[in-house]
Amino acid sequence: MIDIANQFKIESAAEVVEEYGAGHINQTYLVICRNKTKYILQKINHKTFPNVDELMKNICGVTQYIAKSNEGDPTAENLLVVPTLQGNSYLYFNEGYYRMYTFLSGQTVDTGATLKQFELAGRAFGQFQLLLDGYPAENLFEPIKDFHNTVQRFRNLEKAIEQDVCGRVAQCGQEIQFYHDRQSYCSKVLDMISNGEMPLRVTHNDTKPNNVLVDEEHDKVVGVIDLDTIMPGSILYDFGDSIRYGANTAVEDERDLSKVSFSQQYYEAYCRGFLPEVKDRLTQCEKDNMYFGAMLMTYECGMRFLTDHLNGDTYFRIHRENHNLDRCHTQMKLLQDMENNVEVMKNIAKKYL
Ligand code: ADP
Ligand code: GN1
Ligand code: MG
Repeated sequence: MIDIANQFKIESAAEVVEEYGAGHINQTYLVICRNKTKYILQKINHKTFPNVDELMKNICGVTQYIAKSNEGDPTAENLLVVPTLQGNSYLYFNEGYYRMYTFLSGQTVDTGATLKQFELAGRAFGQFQLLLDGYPAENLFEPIKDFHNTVQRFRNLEKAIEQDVCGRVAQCGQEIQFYHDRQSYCSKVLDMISNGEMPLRVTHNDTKPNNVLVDEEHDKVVGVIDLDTIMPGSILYDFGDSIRYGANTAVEDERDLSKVSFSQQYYEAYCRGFLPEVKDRLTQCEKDNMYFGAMLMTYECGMRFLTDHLNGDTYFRIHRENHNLDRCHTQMKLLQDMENNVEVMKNIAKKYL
């Protein structure tokens, strides 16, 4: 890994390379150079992102655009792609694809974060939306087709049930029923997009709060990371996925479901950070349905975990047996809790809109 790190234009020779972070998709390493400068080295998940060339064009375009928008702010830290010694945005080595990023300071916002940190995560994704304002969406390649097409995600579940490659369907009757019972959620936003009520924007699409860095001490946003899934989408997806992850009182893979619940307090903290940043640009339809983004993302993500469990865990990295099924269970519990709190969710969002 040290040899790989030294293939990039870094400030001084790489001395330490260690595994870093808790993402489910890429393999991430922290690089520490002789002069103590830090970088992030990633082995790109080539199975998830087969077109690395186009993926990196997206990321270079977006990071440069944001850096330009930040030019007037001397305190801004920019996420930038560090080129290889040959001047490329990634390195192909031994059948693997690697990229290097500048290291951003601050804390990622994970489960167990303070309310303030979660509010800052909201502010970060809200500001991200503003920083990308005007970005030419037609230049964006779609790295994962139908990423938040929940109707397609439902079809994928159906296919997994039909194929039953691991013989797990028989044990997952209740979970399958749960997603079937709520099939009507799938097309709600897509229908609004196709009939022109809901605009498409350049969105992040993977707004787990551990994809953001904040500086709580200085009440400051550092930046947004994990830009693999930037593409046109609804702003409901960005709002919703953060809530799904961060307004859960337990971790995403908690086995003790009594610990899992929807936190109104965390939901409100995120609304306080995110909505004031974006509200002036939102349409009435987006405002009215923002809360539903949280339900939809919780439904969709749980369904993806179940599908992956049935398919034999080929997508999300697992660390124990039935890990994806455990993840699915937390999303089911959380969604039920949200369903019991719809009016509360609507009212809180309204307050910040
Ligand atoms: P994945 O797609 O696997 O989630 P990420 O790009 O989110 O990969 O990186 C995984 C983790 O690595 C992040 O949650 C964060 O903790 C850390 N990380 C990634 N990029 C940076 C960066 N530029 N600066 C600081 N930490 C980073
Ligand atoms: C993945 O890459 P990461 O760990 O930030 C996934 C998201 C899911 C999330 C669930 C590209 O996010 O869509 O919501 O896991 N990213 C991709 O934890 O599929
Ligand atoms: Mg990530």
